[in-house]
Amino acid sequence: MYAQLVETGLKQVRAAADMDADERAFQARIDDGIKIEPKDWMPEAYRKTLIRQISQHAHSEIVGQLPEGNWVTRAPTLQRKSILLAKIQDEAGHGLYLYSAAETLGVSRDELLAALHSGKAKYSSIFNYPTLSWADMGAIGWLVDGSAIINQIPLCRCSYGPYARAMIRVCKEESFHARQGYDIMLALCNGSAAQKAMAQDALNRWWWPSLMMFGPSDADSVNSAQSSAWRIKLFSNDELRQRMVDQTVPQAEFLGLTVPDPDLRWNAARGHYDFGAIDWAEFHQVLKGNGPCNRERLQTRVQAWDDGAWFREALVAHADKQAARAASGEPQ
Ligand code: FAQ
Repeated sequence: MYAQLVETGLKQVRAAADMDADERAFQARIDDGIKIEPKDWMPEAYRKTLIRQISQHAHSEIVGQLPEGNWVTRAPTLQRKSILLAKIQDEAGHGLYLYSAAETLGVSRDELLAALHSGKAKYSSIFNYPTLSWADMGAIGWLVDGSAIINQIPLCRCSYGPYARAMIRVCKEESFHARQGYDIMLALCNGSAAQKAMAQDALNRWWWPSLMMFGPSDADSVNSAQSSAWRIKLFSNDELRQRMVDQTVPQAEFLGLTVPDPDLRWNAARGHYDFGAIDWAEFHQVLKGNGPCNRERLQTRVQAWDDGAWFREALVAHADKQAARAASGEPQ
């Protein structure tokens, strides 16, 4: 079913003339800013687009735990370790809210996970890069969670009610994540020369992949036009990417770090930073499964799913027993 959902996703905006009365009424509700709820009528393509985006987002949160999980046992202090653990647990929670939001559209969690485990479903490109030093925990919080917030704040106002409401809580938690990341960078940049060099190295490796998180340039973004018409997307990939650069460059300056882009400069006429060309060939390679850690990430997820089989079976057995007790009038 998942493959069918993805393949049939609309790539062009439906013209009003091609819409039937239901679709026109639906579009009018969206245009009036009315939220769409699970039991409301919706075009099949809207439902499929949302399942695609929300499930990819959920998978990203779950797979996104892995790069940081790599550093839990090596956090430099007890306090840093408990903050990192709390952050990783938050990401699991985000995945669960998002899977629940996707389920309201009539797809089961098992189907979504099967699509992830078979490699059919995408998750964010950013989580296919390795975490080589403790400074990467700072760079992920600062740059990756920072980018996630920029992308997700508008989603709090998107047209689908369950997705928009899930995003409100996610964004609050992402703000804590971004601040803890910046705090790690600040500590390293105020530390020894070796610590500052570690922070610079992390920025060098995470900068460009973070810009890629926002997706292909507007000219190449196949889903943007229809998703914007449906108010799933309120800003384009390039608009959000520009916002990330404008917000982050002064933060790098405050840290005394250099953004690894020789073409980066303030453009007073535009009121924005100009920045260099993104290596889209690298982005597409990562999407195809050829990033530095794609295979490892997927393998780890599948292993975790297989290892948890006994626990899922026990939960079902327990639920069945409870149901049988309730049916027989026995005390719970
Ligand atoms: N990686 O036509 P568009 C986080 C795909 S959460 C992989 O522009 P769309 C929290 C795209 O799916 C990070 N694939 O597509 C955290 C499409 O392929 P499809 C995740 C990508 O949907 C922090 C194709 O390229 N956030 O970080 C990527 O309109 C730290 C063409 O692209 C979300 O998912 C990519 N970067 O726009 C967790 C936010 N970009 O599906 C742990 C919600 C594009 O047609 C630690 N999602 N593709 O086969 C969105 O806002 C959108 O889906 C975009 C893509 C903006 C990602």
